[in-house]
Formats: sequence, structure tokens, C-alpha cells
Amino acid sequence: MPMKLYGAVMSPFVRKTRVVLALKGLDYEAVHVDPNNKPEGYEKISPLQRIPALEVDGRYLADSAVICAYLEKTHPEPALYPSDPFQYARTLWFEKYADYELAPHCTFTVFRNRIVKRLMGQDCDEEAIAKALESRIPPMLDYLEQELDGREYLVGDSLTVADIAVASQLVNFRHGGETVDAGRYPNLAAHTERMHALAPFAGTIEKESGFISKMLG
Ligand SMILES: N[C@@H](CCC(=O)N[C@@H](CS)C(=O)NCC(=O)O)C(=O)O
Repeated sequence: MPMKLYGAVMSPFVRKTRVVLALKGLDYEAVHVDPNNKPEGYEKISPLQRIPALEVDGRYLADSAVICAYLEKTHPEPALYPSDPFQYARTLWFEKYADYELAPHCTFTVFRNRIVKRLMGQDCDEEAIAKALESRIPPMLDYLEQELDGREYLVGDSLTVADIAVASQLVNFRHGGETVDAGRYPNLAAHTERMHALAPFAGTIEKESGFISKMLG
């Protein structure tokens, strides 16, 4: 029985999980769950009623970080977490940074206001976006810029979940009409461009952008 991934296409957490599934070459069935209108009984699948959730042989896992860690254990190749304990912990740090620090501003403020609210026929709070863009987001991008320090990946010298998690939040930032300024953040802008050009990111970005343009013009 194939695994089932519960989620919606434009969620950065679901996208992160889809990229990991794709890089590991895993088949799964995608089950659409609208995070703004969850199906009856969804708490039995995801106790906090969030997406993504993964179903494996009738059992469920919630949270993208948990799901990606599970997939790494069950399908270790290609490795998306370093084996060195310190580098492993650094990978978890950047994943957490993306999921809990970038997400509230890049996704839940910029993307949610500019795309989700408009799709739902609600007003876009440009004041909240301006605050995020002026004061909340720049220090975070500065930090990532420094951490990259001319290297190709955030941790070590190969792709990890850290890169995928950060790049996935920045897809939503991009959908929200914003870019990582290559003048101020040259390392991060180049990293984002490289990540978004990877086949699993490129394919989904194209589809998602097509959907957004079709719906919002
Ligand atoms: N830490 C969680 C965050 C998941 C999350 O916040 N997903 C959003 C959609 S992007 C959601 O399900 N929101 C619905 C809600 O919180 O009720 C993860 O990594 O999976």
C-alpha cells in the first residue's frame, strides 16, 4: 500500500516533505487537505489538525520535520542529514529556524496576505507585510547570508533538509511577490536560486505559479 501524504500544494511544510519524498524516489498518494477547511475527523490523522501528515500502513505521523526524519530512517539514500553529530544537530537547527522563524513572516504574513487572503476574497494587510519586510525578515536573511559564507549548502558540503526547509519557505516568499535581494544577500540569493532550480522544486514552483496566476490574474 503506498504512503499517503495529506496536505495542500502551496504549504511550505508539505512542499518540504514532497521534495524529500521526490529526492528519495518514493511513491505516495497525495490526499488534498485544505488547512482552512479541514475534513471531519482530521484530528485523528493530525492531532494539531495541521498539514502535512503521513499515513503509512494505517498509522499516522504529523509534522514535516517528524515525517522527513522518519523517511530518512526508512530510506537512508540519498542521505539528507549529515552523519556527523554536530552537523546533524546544525541541520535540525536550520530546519527549525525555517519552520518556526522564517515561516511566521515569509509565509504566514507575506504569502498569506498576498495570496491566500486574496484567494479567499479577504483584504490583504499591507501594513503587516511592510512591518515584516522592513523589520522582521531582514535580520533573518542576514543571519542565513552569514551562515552560508560563500558555501554551496547550509551544512557541510551536500544537500540537507536544512537547505530544503529554508528554500521551501522562500518559495512562499517568492509567490508573495518578494525576492531575496542579491545585492544585500548574495550567498542566500544564489543558494535560493540553486535550490529552486532542483527538479522537485522547479516542477512544483511552475505548477503553483500557474495556479496562482490563473486564480489571481
Ligand atoms: N510545524 C508544522 C507546521 C505545519 C503548519 O503550520 N501547517 C499549516 C499550513 S501551511 C496548517 O496546517 N495550518 C492549519 C492550522 O494551523 O490550523 C510542520 O512542520 O508540519
